[in-house]
Amino acid sequence: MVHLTAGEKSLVASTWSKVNVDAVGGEVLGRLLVVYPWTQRFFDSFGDLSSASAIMGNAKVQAHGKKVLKSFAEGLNHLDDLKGAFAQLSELHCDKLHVDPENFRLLGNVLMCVMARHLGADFTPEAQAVCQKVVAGVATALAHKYH
Ligand code: HEG
Repeated sequence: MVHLTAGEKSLVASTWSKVNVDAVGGEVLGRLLVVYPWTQRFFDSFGDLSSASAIMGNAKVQAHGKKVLKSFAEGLNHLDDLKGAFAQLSELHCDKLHVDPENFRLLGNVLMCVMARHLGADFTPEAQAVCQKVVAGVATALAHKYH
């Protein structure tokens, strides 16, 4: 459960409004696969993941990253009920995809790095602190239905 004040919520919204979700999604998933190569095991149908440049240029990685980040962005509309918002996806990742929930935390860390790179000085310490709470909250929500 993430508890955010009204001011923190509006900081999340204003920070996120500066993020180009389509452009950033592929970069986040690509960097996850490069920096934490064991995460590649879930994407063996995606073709060539043999080097950093192959991964970053892989169209399936780009497309899936966009899908993941759009879903993350949709969750931001439900900051008071992230568990409800991600319940179905949590079941899917657990029961069908068998994704270790630790990976949700890793993805959140990579998202923070990519946001820092894209937003520069707009990613103020206050914005970083509240976005860190949100990525952690989403990771917890996605892990919630694991059993
Ligand atoms: Mg997941 C599918 C969202 C992290 C591995 N992921 C999906 C789908 C969504 C989604 C919306 C499509 C579901 C569908 O087809 O109905 N994923 C999502 C979010 C986050 C996340 C919001 C974290 C913020 N996913 C994640 C991580 C991994 C992973 C960290 C593995 C390291 N996701 C994964 C796989 C699939 C999805 C293997 C199926 C891909 C495919 O073959 O189409």
